[in-house]
Amino acid sequence: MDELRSTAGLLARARRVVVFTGAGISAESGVPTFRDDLTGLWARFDAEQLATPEAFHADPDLVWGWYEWRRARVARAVPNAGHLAVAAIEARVPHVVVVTQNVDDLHERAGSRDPVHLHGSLFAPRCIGASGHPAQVTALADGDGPIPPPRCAECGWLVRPGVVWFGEALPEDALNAAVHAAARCDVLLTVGTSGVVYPAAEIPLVAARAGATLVQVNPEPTPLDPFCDVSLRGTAAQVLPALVSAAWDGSVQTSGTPVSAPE
Ligand code: BV8
Repeated sequence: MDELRSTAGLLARARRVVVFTGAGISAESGVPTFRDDLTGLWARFDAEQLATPEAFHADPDLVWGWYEWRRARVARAVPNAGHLAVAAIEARVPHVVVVTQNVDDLHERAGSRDPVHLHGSLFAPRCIGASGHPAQVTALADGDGPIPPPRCAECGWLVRPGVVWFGEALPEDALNAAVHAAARCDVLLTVGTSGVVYPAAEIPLVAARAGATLVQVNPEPTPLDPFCDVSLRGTAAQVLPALVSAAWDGSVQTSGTPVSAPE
C-alpha cells in the first residue's frame, strides 16, 4: 500500500505524464489480450501469424474475418475502471499523453481526448492500394469465421484492417509523438503490456533514459521490470482507480515541491 501511496503522491505532483498501455488494460472489458490463447475457430491460429501482410495476402477472407470478429467484440465491450482512471488522470495532470498499442477504441470511449495509436485501429479500415486511403466499411460483420473483405469504393482494391502488422512500419507521426512525449515526461505509467513488441516497447525506455519515473501496472512480471522504479502488481481496473483516489481524494500530499521544475 505504501508503494501505491508514494506513487500517487508522485502522480499528484507531476506536470507531464505519459500513460503507455497494452492489451492488458482492455482485458477487464472482456477483450482478450494479444497473448491470450485465441478461442473458437481462431483457437488453431497464432495471433502473431495472422497479424501479418503475408497472412492477409495468403487468405484475405480468414484475416478479414478475424479482424471483424475482434471489431465486433470491441463494439460490444465497454471501457473498464482502468480506462476511466486514465481519463481521470488526464483531467487532473497539466500535460498527459496517452500512448496505446491497442487497436480498440476503449480509451476514446472512456473520455481520453486524443490517444496516440502506435499500432492503428480496428475502426480505420483502409484501401490496400499504395495510397492506403481510408475506406468506408459500414456492415459490422458479426461472424466467427472467414469473411471476404470489401472492395474500396474509390478504386476497387481490397480493403484491409487499419492496423500495423508485424513487419510493417509504425505510423511515423504516432511514433514521433510518443517518443517526444516520453522524452519529456516526469512520470511514465506503463499499464498492461508484455513489453515484447518493438519499437513500441522502446517508449518506456526512452522515458527512463530521460530521467522520468517509470511505474508499471501489471499482475505479472515483464521484461520492463528492471527498468521500472515501481511495479504495482495488480490489474488495471484495480490499481489505476486506487492511484487516482489516493492522489486526488486529499489523502495524499499534493502540494510542496513539484516533481518537475515549473516551466
Ligand atoms: C517493425 C496490431 C520494421 C495488429 C500489433 C521480423 C521482421 C520485421 C520486424 C520484426 C521481425 N521480427 C521481430 C520484429 C520486430 C517486431 C516485434 O517486435 N516482434 C516481437 C514479437 C518480437 N515488430 C514489428 O514487426 C513492428 N514493425 O518492426 O517494422 C520496419 C521498419 C521500417 C519499414 C518496414 C518495417 C510492428 C509491430 C506491431 C505489430 N502489431 N498489433 C493487431 O492487433 O492485430 S502488436 C500486438 O502485440 C499488440 O498491438 C501489442 O502492441 C503487442 C504486444 O501486446 P501487449 O499489448 O503487450 O499485449 P500482450 O498480450 O502481449 O500482453 C498483455 C499484458 O497485459 C501481459 O503482460 C499481462 O500480464 C497483462 N495483463 C493481463 N491482464 C491484465 C494485464 N495488465 C493489467 N490489467 C489486467 N487486467
